[in-house]
Amino acid sequence: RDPDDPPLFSRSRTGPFLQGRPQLSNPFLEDPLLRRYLRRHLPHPAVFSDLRAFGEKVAGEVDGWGRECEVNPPKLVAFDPWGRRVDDIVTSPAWKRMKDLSAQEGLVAIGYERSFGEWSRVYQMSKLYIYSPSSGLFTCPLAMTDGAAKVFQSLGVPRGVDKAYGRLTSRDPDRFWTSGQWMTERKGGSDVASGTETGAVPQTDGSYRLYGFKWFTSATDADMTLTLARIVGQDGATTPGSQGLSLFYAEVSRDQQGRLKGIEVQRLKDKLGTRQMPTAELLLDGLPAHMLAEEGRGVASIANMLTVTRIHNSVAAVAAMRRVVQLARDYATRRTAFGRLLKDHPLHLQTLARMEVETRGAFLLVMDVCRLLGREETGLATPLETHLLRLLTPVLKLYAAKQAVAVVSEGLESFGGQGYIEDTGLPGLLRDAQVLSIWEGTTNVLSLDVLRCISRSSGQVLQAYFTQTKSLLRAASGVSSLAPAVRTLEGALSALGEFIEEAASRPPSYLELAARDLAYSLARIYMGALLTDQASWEGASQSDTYTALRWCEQDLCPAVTSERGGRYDPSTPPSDAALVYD
Ligand code: UCC
Ligand code: FAD
Repeated sequence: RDPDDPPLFSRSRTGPFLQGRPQLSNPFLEDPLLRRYLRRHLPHPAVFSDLRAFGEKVAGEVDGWGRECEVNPPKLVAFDPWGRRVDDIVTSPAWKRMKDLSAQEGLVAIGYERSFGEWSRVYQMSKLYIYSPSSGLFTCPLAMTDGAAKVFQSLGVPRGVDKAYGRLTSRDPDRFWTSGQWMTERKGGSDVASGTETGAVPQTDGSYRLYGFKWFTSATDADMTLTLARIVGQDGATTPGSQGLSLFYAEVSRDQQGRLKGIEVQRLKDKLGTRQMPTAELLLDGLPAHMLAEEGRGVASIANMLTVTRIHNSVAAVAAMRRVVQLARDYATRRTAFGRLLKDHPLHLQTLARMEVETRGAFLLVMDVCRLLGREETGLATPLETHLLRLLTPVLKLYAAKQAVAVVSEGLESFGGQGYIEDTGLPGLLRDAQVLSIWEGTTNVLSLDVLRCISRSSGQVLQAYFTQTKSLLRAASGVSSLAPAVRTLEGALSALGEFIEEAASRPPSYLELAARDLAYSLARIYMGALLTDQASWEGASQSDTYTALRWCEQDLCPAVTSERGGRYDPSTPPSDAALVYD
């Protein structure tokens, strides 16, 4: 030090050093894999220019609104000052701006306008992927809105809901509606068939009134909802189980006194995350409703909504991973420790590289499922693709949600202590990731869904999976740099095939115990095949090859590993019980 330098901390008692914050740049331009994927499959200038402009808007303006939604969460005003029930869910101005933006940008509409044919879903979801981490969770109502539009469409847009369908898919902010999805009751959110107590009382005009209690209803400021209930016979009896559930459409509206028609908002949930968005408990006390679809086909009819919302959930999961990696990568160029920027510490870079590999695998799977959805909706899907869509939707949802929690958690650590500091905006990413494996079907429930869809298809779903995976690997097999990955994947696929063949002769309890590992194996092998396929494309980069090779270094088939340990044998549940309740 020069003796003439001012003494340390002279300018400020806390010292002159200030750490540069991580900068959010245009998420479209920051994502070379997204751009390569689109260049390969949807190389349309209009798509590129729209995504580029939207990415600019998200980084420049929308991200700040998302932050406003977080710091200004919704509140319930249950009564007016004079004691009248008003059940007003007051949301922030930023939340309302998100609704207008969503309409203007066509975040639901794109999927229904189908300007890009079978690739319209890929385009729509790419846009949502850019938007999601900055959206203040507005992607939640958008998911349900898209799901409701899909249900309407799958039923041929029945008379009476055509106006609502037009609003859900509108680009006009003054017309645009959002939808809720009220399935969960106190007795069960996974086991909807036993858990639903809500009754639907027929009215003389053919409509119904609903009476019941919905335990979780997200984005409750919606304009309409789809919900499940049991039709109450003249003797007051209802049919129990899944066969007794029917699907209903209800508008959320107010009477002339300003009271919600047939709904009381019991309270808003106090949640770990997703605080930007209201989630309410609702007493349905004569809510006017219309039955959609055939009586007793409630679960099967709402399944189309589940498919769409589970895909949206996965888009949100991959987007959260991408966002934390993008910010961590930037921060590593600004933060110095032990005399070097973080990016120049090989171990730190290895950590970021591992997060990147996870993100890329999940990205390709989510896009592949969107591709399949697009083909199904434009009538182009082969039977193989239809089976694949059914299988891969729960596989994707359950796997990507878990990855998101792990990657975002690791991502927070890469900012050191700052990753734990609320007003950096970083902790919210982790809180919001945690819900992704819970709502829209938990990991175990979706693993069992995977089993069910396999067992109900007389082998066709699995055949589709094996055929498609082999075909992806075949495409990559001529590329010598990918040979180790292809070999490993072929080995894992054949081990999985043998496992499944052997498991078929075992009692159902065996497969039930294997369900989660089986779903993970299906996910990891398929993601690996997509990564090698991407890397074998002529426009691929070296990092695509490196990603595929790195992906295949993990246990690709945990079902076989656990099977070797005897973990699906009848002796396991008692041992597990003894361990857990030791
Ligand atoms: O959590 C919720 C909203 C959160 C906010 C939205 C966020 C969106 C993302 C935002 C991103 C930021 S709403 C609540 C979600 N709830 C669930 O996901 C329920 C989880 N439980 C299940 O998925 C169960 O597996 C059930 C409820 C589907 C099981 O019901 P059942 O009745 O016992 O099941 P069955 O007997 O297997 O199925 C009945 C019928 C069958 O058709 P048929 O009768 O023709 O054979 C099944 O094939 O429904 C059909 N089905 C399906 N079809 C059942 N599941 C499916 C499916 N996934 N796809 C197609
Ligand atoms: P449970 O079914 O009680 O599950 C508890 C545990 O048991 C889980 O780990 C589950 O995996 C496990 N489990 C259950 N069955 C099995 C089995 N057969 N084998 C092995 N394991 C099993 N719902 C709506 O309808 N609409 C909404 O808008 C909505 N918004 C939500 C918002 C938030 C923030 C949250 C947290 C939830 C929301 N939900 C909503 C509810 C959500 O969908 C349910 O909480 C979820 O489906 C799980 O149901 P549950 O809470 O009854 O858990």
